[in-house]
Parts: sequence; C-alpha cells; structure tokens
Amino acid sequence: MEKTFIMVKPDGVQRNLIGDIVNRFEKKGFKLAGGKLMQIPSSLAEEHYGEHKEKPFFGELVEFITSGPVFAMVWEGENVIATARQMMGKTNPSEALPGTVRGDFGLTVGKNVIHGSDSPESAQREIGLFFNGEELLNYEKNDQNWLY
Ligand code: DAT
Ligand code: MG
Repeated sequence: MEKTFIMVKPDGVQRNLIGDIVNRFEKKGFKLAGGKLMQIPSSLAEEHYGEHKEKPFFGELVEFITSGPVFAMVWEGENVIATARQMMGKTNPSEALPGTVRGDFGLTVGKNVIHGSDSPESAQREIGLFFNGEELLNYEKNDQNWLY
C-alpha cells in the first residue's frame, strides 16, 4: 500500500494543531504507520529541503523548520500521496481552499502548518530521511474491510 511522509511544522505544534491534523487523516481512512515528535537538526532540514537550496527563501525555511519541535508521521493507504496533498491545500495558505489544513489554519506561505510529500519519489526519500525500519509498523486494522 502507498505511503507518504506528513509533518506538522513548528507553527502547527505550537498552535496545538497536531490532534486536529491527525484526526483528519484518521477519519479519512488512512492508516498511521509511524509518528514522532522531534526537533530537526539543520543538516536534516537542509537535506529534506534540498530541492529548494537555490531559492531565496531557503535560509528562512531551514531556520523555521528547525525552530521548534515538529510531529513527523508516515500515513498509508490507497492514493495517500496525492490525497494528502489535496487535504493540505495549496502551498500558499491565501490560495488554499477552506476545508484544507492550510486553508483552515494558515495565513502566510512561510508558516503554512504542514508538510506532505509531493510524489512517490519524494515520499520514499523523505520517509527514509526521517524514519528507520523499526519505527514503521505493519499491522492489521479492523476498519480496512469497510474502506476497501
Ligand atoms: P509544499 O510545502 O507545498 O510542497 P514547496 O515544496 O514548493 O511547497 O516549498 C516548501 C516550503 O517552502 C513551503 O511549504 C513553504 C516554503 N516556501 C515555498 N515558497 C515560498 C516562498 N515563495 N516564500 C517563502 N517560503 C516559501
Ligand atoms: Mg514540497
């Protein structure tokens, strides 16, 4: 089953949004494979956001994502990568629709509450950066027969 990397950013943790965000993915029917509260070291932040190294906002981005604890998660389910991006809303919260995480909770692109992998390649890469094998659980869930 497809997996994706989702992270509540430092602003979301400080604003008590972990529960709401986890709740959305749970209720949708996705399965939590792993999750942890962590403070990201600069080296990991720079690698995670490597594709943006040349952008003018790179320094700010790394500073922000390392500024406090994040809640990192792996969610599993059919089409979870693309569906999670829809549930997050557009990168700039001013363009994100109501009903999405960024549309409901964000105001500015610099503090947009949530990260989610944008493709199967980034999902695999990001899950590998943040989680080791033992931290990801493979288990049965009773709701699955009602979802698939
Ligand atoms: P996303 O997080 O939707 O995948 P992205 O990969 O293009 O968006 O950018 C990564 C993060 O960088 C984004 O969540 C917020 C920040 N960012 C993007 N564009 C920005 C900009 N123009 N100014 C400031 N920060 C920006
Ligand atoms: Mg991105």
